[in-house]
Amino acid sequence: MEKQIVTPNRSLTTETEKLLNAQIGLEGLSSSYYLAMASWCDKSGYATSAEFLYRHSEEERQHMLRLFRYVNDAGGHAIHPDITGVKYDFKSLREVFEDILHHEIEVTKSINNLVDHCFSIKDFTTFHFLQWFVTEQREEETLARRAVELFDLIGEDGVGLWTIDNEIGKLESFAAGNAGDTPAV
Ligand code: OFO
Repeated sequence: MEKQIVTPNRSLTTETEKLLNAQIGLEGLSSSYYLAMASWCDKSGYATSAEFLYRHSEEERQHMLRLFRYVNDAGGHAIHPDITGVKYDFKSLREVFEDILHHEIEVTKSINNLVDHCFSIKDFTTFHFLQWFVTEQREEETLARRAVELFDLIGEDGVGLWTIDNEIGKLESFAAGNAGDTPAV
């Protein structure tokens, strides 16, 4: 009997699909983290930080959707992540922004691993798609690091926390000005 040649119906590998779904989980987690932080800031009287974090939570959801669409367009199956155990209470405003900085560094590592994987298996389409996230992570980290710096620069006594909360509202333009090629959300 003649041997049948089976042509795969997609170039996306199962391993890459799995890694992209893991990244979907991380972006979804970011969105939930920031929503929980926004709520804590809101009820604690940090109105500008709350608005900043509500916006940021929505941005992270858009990052997740960007990956969702890519995976499905490439013939895979984007899986909605299970998200539980999101931290909703914080000791201080400073803790909120320190947590963001640490979380964003982890997200950058994850994107870098994904990019490295795609390059190593010559999946240049996914590699190219991920460059948007590479640039975005530079902005995200810059923004979070600047937020943490504000606590030392301004100080938290007297009207310090009130001033820091107001300065948080200017962070997006600060990060955009420092990030070079800034991707639109
Ligand atoms: Fe999606 O950039 Fe933050 O996590």
